[in-house]
Amino acid sequence: GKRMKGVVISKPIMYGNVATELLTRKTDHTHKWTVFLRGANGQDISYFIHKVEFKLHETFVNNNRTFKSPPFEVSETGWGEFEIITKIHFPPASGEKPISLYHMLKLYPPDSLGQSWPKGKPVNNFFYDELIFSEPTEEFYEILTKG
Ligand code: SLL
Repeated sequence: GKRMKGVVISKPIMYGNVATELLTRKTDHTHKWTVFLRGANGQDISYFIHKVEFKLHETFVNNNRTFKSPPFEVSETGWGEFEIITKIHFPPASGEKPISLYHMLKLYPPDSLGQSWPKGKPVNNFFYDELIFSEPTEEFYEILTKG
């Protein structure tokens, strides 16, 4: 569709992971973790998102996880840190290309704090960011502004 000259719309998001050490272990898995994409203040983001793909390390079964509705998140257990690619797809009518976010899954506290880290205290590694839509189509503008 027709693009709206000079219009820029930004949507605040939070993405990243939380992890906690498993205190009782049945396997070589040492942590449970959740990687997520959310509205920055918990607001709904699903109305302008078509689907979200999380690409995990290939050591995970079905390492491509796709969600068409919220929550956009994956919870797993594992033993190692790796980079997660989060690919956000927008509605077909938007004409927008998917956006890929690259996130390092963190399980361990920073080295400088490791000695004093209480057992079972979550490690947080998530960030504020913004999705910027420049000159959206009229169709996508309708979607973006109805939220
Ligand atoms: C490392 N390069 O060696 C990284 C890879 C992969 C972590 C980490 C698998 C869990 C499962 C898992 O935790 N992989 O078997 O389901 O540290």
